[in-house]
Formats: sequence, structure tokens, C-alpha cells
Amino acid sequence: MPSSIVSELAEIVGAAHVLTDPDTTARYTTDWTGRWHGRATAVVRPADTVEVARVLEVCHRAGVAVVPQGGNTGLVGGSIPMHGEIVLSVTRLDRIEDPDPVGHTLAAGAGVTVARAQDAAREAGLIFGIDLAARDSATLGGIVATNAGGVRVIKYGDTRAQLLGVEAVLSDGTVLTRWKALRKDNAGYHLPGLLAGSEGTLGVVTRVLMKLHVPPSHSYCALVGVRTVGAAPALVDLLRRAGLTIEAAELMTDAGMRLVRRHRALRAPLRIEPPYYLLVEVSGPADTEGLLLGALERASDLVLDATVDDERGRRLWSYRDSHTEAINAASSTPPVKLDITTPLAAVESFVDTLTHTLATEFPHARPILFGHIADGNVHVNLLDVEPGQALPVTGRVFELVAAHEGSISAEHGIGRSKAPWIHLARSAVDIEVMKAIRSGVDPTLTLNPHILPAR
Ligand code: FAD
Ligand code: 2HG
Ligand code: ZN
Repeated sequence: MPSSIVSELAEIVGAAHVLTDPDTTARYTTDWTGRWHGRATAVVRPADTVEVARVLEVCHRAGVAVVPQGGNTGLVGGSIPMHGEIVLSVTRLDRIEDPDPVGHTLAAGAGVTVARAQDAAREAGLIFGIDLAARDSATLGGIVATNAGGVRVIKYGDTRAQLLGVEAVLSDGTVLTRWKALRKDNAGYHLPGLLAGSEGTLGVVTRVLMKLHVPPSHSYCALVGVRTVGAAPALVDLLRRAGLTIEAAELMTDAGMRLVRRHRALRAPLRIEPPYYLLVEVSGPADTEGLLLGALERASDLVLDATVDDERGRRLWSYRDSHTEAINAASSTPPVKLDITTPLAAVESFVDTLTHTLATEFPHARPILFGHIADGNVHVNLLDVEPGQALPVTGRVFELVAAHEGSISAEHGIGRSKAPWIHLARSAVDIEVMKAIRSGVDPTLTLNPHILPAR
């Protein structure tokens, strides 16, 4: 790598925003789970799109690889430079433009956090439709690049479904702007949709235009103890048929709840300790609470015990929101984090087979399962896995996912940790088309060259 590049970059963004000291760069070169420890020639922190473009132009000309980074909360190692790349951090692109109260849109810089976008929408009497426990650090550029899901997909869809426009800088410094606040616009390929989920390989997202939503007038949360995994989607179905809208539906297990309660010193939420918990948030007309209670009462064959909380139910949500953090704290090794989906009808069989397979073939791996049950999305976390067992156990879980017609990545992406198994999710032709798109847009493989299939 040419040594002059660091001074060239400093000329563009200012010396204070080119970090090279390993102590200072450590938080950019280690992932949230502690599994990936990389190294960067420099971390560059441009202030705006023009600076991002000039940084990329310089790196492209010098043949230096760049890893785009937002809040560094990704769970598949995609934001970590493992080969001395330049990290391009967008966190200084943090300007929120006014939400449009008529068109229901929000325009903001890629470095704005999800929590700030939520606050801005709320102040305008609207809702930002992506919510996830990493909200205080995850950025809008990051949620676009990973096509993040989260707990409101069931109501509003994933990030791609809510992305109207995007500004991104291509690997050679060219700025691509697809920016129309239109709900309908079929003029050619949907490039924002292509950038969504591209994991920093097609462009550096610098600005996003997202849909906002009208908040429901009445909403309630219930935490319900159930006997089986299958009871959770069955209950969700009953609530829908009772005339309620599902805002979120999350599955947790007894083991996960115990971990969280210990980690956060929380009391047991129910009078019993059931094998599974369904946290469900519903909305509807003025008598939403009555409709919810009535439906739970009628479903006495599925409901072991339940507690209801009022609007937004933060008390109940804290059990769910704390899972990822509690898992990281409890595992003696970086947890193996797998994020899978199966068709809804196959979730119970997948969980049963998985539990049996792990107990017999990997008895030392401690599984904690939870997830967005209405999407068929189960987060499989394996604690205390010895380093030599991480790859074999991952491969085994993915075999079971494939056997259940599922996907090896529901929402976190492929990144580094799942790249060896992409053939289980995509056909050879599919992979070739993805490579062709990538080499068309970034022929020199400047952007995040070591993740996703490249050549
Ligand atoms: P980073 O981690 O910085 O980057 C992630 C990927 O995007 C990398 O490949 C990076 O190169 C690329 N990238 C980042 N910014 C840009 C940009 N501006 N332009 C181009 N590429 C870029 N994910 C979910 O989907 N659903 C959840 O419910 C969820 N919950 C989480 C809870 C916790 C506690 C944690 C730690 C993580 C969770 N995640 C979840 C994962 C993570 O928060 C998301 O993937 C998020 O979208 C990453 O945003 P980020 O800004 O941190 O991106
Ligand atoms: C969530 O749903 C995230 O909270 C993180 O996707 C999942 O920690 C995990 O495995
Ligand atoms: Zn999730």
C-alpha cells in the first residue's frame, strides 16, 4: 500500500479524521460480538458526500481496498477489515433533513442512527418503520447496506421495502443519485433495491430517503407462555382473525429468558416458567385491549399464562431487547450467531430437529433460540462453542436449514461468516449473476472485496 495515501486522505478529510493508531482504530476493527479482530491501514471519517467521493477516487486510483462502515453493529463480520483495508466510516454524515409530514418521508445522512431517525419521525407524529435493539448505534447506511429487518417487518416490511431513494458513491468516486419521493416509479431497474442488502460491495451509501408511517391509535403488548414453538404462529393467526393488526411477534425460550433475567436482574414476568414465550404487540380500534384479552381467553388450549401491558409495553420489550447483549455476556467464547428462516409451517420441525441434533452431535454447544416468529425467522445462538467447532457446527445447522427449505440469512446478511455456505442459499446461475453485477459496478473490487462471492 502506498504510504503517501494516508497523507492524501488527510488532505481531503483533515488529519484529525484519519486514524492510524491501533488503540484508536480498535473499535473499528473488532466486531460487536468479539469474533472478528482485523487491522486497518487507516480509518477515514469524511464529513459529506463530496469527501466520500474524493476518498474513494484516491483509493481506487491507488488500488487500495475500502471497507464501508456505519455503527459497526453488523453480526456477520462484513464491516471488519481483515486484510489491512481502509475503513471508510460514515458516522459524520449525520444530518437529518426535515421529515415530510404530507408525503410521509424522511431524508437523512447515512450516519444518522436508527434511534435518531425514530425520534425525528415521532416528533413529526409519524413512525420510522425499522426498529432493532442496536438502534442507538446502527446507522441508516448500515440498515440499507444489510437490508436490516428487526421487530417491525411483519407490519412495515424490511428496509428495502421502505427505501424510496438513495445517494451512493461508487468505487471510483462517481456519485449515483436516485432520489424521488414517489411511491410509484417504474423507470428501469430499482437501484435503491439493489443497494439494499449489498453489504458495502456496490457503493457507499451517503444519504437515504425512507418512507414513514402513521402510528396506530391503540396498541397493546402481551407476553404469553406457550407449550410449543408451533403455538406461537397459531396464536398470531388467531389474533389476526380477531380483527387485530400484528405490530410485532417475537418468540423466546425459557433458557433465553433465564439468561436475560440474570443479566438484567429482571423479575419473572409470568406466574409459571413455560418452555416458550410469545411477545406480541397488536393494534386496532378503541377496544383493542378487550379484543386482545378476549382472544387470549378463547385460546386457552394454547395459552399457559399471559400478562398484558399498555401501549408499546417497554417493560415487556426489555426481556426481548436484552437477548443479544445477555448472550454475548454469558458465552465463554464469541457466540456462533446464525440467523435463519424457514417457511412458517416448518419452524417447529426445524427447532425440534435442531435441538435434537445439537444435543447428540455438539453436546457442549449451549443453544439459545429466539426471533421474529411471524416471519419464520429464528436466531440460532450457540454459546461456549470451542473455536475448532465453530465451522462444523455452523455447517451442520445450515444443512438442517437447507433440508427445511429455509435460508441461511434471514436478515443479517452473508458477510464474512456465512460466505462459505452461499451455495446452500443461491444457485450457481444466481451467484454468477450477482458476480456479474458486482464486477460491472466495481470492476477493480475496491469495495469490501473479501465478502460475498466476488470473482
Ligand atoms: P455496520 O455494522 O457498520 O456494517 C454492516 C455492513 O454494511 C457491512 O458490510 C458494511 O460494509 C456495510 N455498510 C455499513 N454502512 C454502509 C454504508 N454507508 N454504505 C455502504 N455499506 C455500508 N439486524 C437486523 O436485521 N435485525 C435485527 O433485529 C437486529 N438486531 C440487532 C441487535 C443487536 C443488539 C445488534 C448488535 C445487532 C443487530 N442487528 C440486527 C444487526 C445490525 O444492527 C444490522 O445489520 C445493522 O443494519 C447494521 O448497521 P451498522 O450501521 O452498524 O452497519
Ligand atoms: C435481533 O433480532 C437481532 O435481536 C440479533 O437480529 C439476533 O443476536 C441475535 O442473534
Ligand atoms: Zn433479528
